[in-house]
Amino acid sequence: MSILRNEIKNNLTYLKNEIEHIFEGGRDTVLSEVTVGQVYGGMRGLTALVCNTSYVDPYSGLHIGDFTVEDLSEKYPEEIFYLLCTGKLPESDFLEEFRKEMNERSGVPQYTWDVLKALPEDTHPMSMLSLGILTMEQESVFKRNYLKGIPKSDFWKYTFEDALNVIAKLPELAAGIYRIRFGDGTLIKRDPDLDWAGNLAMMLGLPNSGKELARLMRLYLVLHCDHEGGNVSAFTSRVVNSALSSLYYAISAGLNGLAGPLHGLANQNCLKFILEIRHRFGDLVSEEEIALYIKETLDSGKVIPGYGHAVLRVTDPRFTAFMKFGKAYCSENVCFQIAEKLFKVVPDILKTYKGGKVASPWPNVDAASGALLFKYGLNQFDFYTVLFGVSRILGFCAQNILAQGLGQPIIRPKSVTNKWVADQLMKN
Ligand code: FAM
Repeated sequence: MSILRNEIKNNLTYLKNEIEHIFEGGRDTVLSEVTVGQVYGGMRGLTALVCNTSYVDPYSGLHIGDFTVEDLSEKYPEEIFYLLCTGKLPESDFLEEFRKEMNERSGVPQYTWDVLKALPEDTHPMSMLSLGILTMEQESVFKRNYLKGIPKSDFWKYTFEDALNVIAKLPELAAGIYRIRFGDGTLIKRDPDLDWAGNLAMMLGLPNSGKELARLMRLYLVLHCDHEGGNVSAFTSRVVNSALSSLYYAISAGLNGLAGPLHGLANQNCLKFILEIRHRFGDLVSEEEIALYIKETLDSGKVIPGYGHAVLRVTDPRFTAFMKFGKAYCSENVCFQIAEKLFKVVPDILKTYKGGKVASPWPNVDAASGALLFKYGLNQFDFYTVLFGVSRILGFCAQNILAQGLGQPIIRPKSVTNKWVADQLMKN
């Protein structure tokens, strides 16, 4: 991994120079003002963070380096990890080098399996993923070296080591969780010749596993990898790591945020929603029937899963990439067809719902992915967020490696009381 390590170093030098320049231009320049509404409204729209791995444009979606989702949807997740860390795509021999590195670092410890197998049968797979990573925390190379005393400038190098060690174990860990929770508990051995996503697809042991599932898994793990710094999971992971808690703690914490229904859990709810529609109206459900179901759902005070976004104001390009895959490989599949019909019906209803209050009536990344996984026999919805998590860990790792390399301090925004806010209003 010397090429990747060197390229991260180069990227850090580049970013440090940029920051120096920015500081020379005016450290006290005001970037954003905060209103009372924002303070009480989840800090929406408040520019208060820097994240150099990726950014989300409300109208063109996710950008990683200079690339859009459309540019990247044929890539391997390993290449995206390189891109997140360095701002560049790797040379063609990187995939082979990464595969070998993963082989050397793979191997989930037996004690992790013992803990996971001891959990109650109805434990959510996201709890298992988060806990599985936490069990390995004492293996943190960063923690061991920090206790010995290392210069701050080297923190990122050990965090990078931790990242590679975790990433290498993820396919086995995630597939093992699937097999403990939904299979007979036997674990399938990884194939040293397969790529990262291909191995995960294979180790699930699904009846339909083959090249198409591996391809879908690659796309899935590419599309969920990062979404700038302010989303719940990435921000949580960064906050935890900013206290110099190891990457294991930071990843586990980020996953706990991802497990929420307004964030990563939405993807399992999307398929549930599609199956409810199918159950009620049958395979040939019409757009009119779907519209009726949407209105009933909204009237009962529930949200439409897979629609809306805190930042995006257009159809999520990641949704478009999944739809492209679906049209190519799953056009005959009923669940995919329902996802297509929802796309035709939902935005127009959400546009006028609550007097136009829904900021984005468009589909997000989750609206179609479950239908595709379902087609390949992944019919355990509870597992979908684990796949999201496996992918998003690439982003957590890259964000924390870069933040460490830039010497970013502990994160500590100021909070105030109602009384303090009321006093400010009185003063104005
Ligand atoms: N269905 C019904 N109402 C919705 C809605 C939807 N899909 N999306 C937004 N709204 C409502 C929202 O509940 C809020 O109403 P109240 O003020 O009465 O509470 C109003 O519209 C304004 O919300 P917003 O500003 O448009 O959205 P937020 O930024 O507050 O929330 C989401 C963004 C994603 C949490 C929200 O759109 C939602 O709950 N969507 C459904 C769940 C979902 O798909 N989550 C996945 C998010 C995805 F990107 C991810 O992390 N995987």
